[in-house]
Amino acid sequence: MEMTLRWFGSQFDTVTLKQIRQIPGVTGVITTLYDTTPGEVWTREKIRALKEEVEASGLHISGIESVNIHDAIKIGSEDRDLYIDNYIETLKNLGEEDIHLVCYNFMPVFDWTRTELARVRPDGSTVLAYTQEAIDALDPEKMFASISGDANGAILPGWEPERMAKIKELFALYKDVDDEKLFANLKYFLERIMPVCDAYNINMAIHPDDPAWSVFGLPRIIINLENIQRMMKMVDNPHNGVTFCAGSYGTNRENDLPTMIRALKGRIHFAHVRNLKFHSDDNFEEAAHLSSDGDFDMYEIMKALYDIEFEGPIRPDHGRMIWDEVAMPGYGLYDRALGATYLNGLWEAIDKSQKRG
Ligand code: CS2
Ligand code: MN
Repeated sequence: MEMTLRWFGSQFDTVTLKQIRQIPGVTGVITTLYDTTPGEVWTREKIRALKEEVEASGLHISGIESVNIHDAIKIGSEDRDLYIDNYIETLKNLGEEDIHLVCYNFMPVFDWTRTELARVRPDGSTVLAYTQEAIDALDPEKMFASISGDANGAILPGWEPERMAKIKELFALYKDVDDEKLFANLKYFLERIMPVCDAYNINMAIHPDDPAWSVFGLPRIIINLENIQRMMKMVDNPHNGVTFCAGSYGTNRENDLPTMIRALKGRIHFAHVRNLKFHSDDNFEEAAHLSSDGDFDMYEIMKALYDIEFEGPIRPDHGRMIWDEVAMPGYGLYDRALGATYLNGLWEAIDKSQKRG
């Protein structure tokens, strides 16, 4: 595996490449062209400029998170081919710049959903949190407004303000899209992009729906092992793989994370490793990465990745806001750096104990 950190680009991130370079064991970044909108072609010039900036700092681009999918593709509307053509063009340009990993998601309307961006934990840190009760009491049109006040001025990934302004229309467009339709639209998209992925050896890594169940009555399909296996079988190509996000699959306590990892051997192209603390099945908050701070056994998660000989990038996922840092919720420097260091420590211990038998 390679330890990496997500970075949103110098215009948008409070964390610098220099800081990332100084986290022991972190050699790559997972990044994006944050100022592009879903559906737009990423030009080679822009990709190359990003790459050169990252490489000048002594790091390299380990993958892209995300190239977002235009709603027309998820809805399956008549103009979807145009947006798929653009996506293919972007993949080609990435491939030509020697980038071979693309994370994306297929969630309708909202990307990840949280009801609080700054819940205070007993140690005074703040974290993202979710309660079903709050969702049930909320008008989806007010979702964005209800959380954006706590965003520390940042643009939240997956919550493009232009899209959020059209929430009502978006919901109307998705009204006939159920799980089956969404699966069919995903299949159509994957079938069309696989040739370019084969040509440039690009691993597509779908990110799970977060939380791993339907919110506001919208369909959600990337939620458990059964559905991921269905997705991989319907377009059976090793380039059609997954981002194993522990914190997203783990929202559903029926998902046994180490077992899922073992079952997905060979098709996990990217891993997000983080921990959650539950107060009940549908009230949880994001904890420090350390096992004892939350409810996941992080050793078992890393051990499963080790056992399947996982070679792709791992990144700590959302971190807590600590030490008075002001940053995009979930994406400060300090707690993610602690997370990376801890995960690297687990990996070293597993590796040495394995080799010494
Ligand atoms: C998530 C997502 O992993 C995460 O940080 O909260 O925003 C994720 O980046 C996207 O769903 C991937 O497309
Ligand atoms: Mn994730």
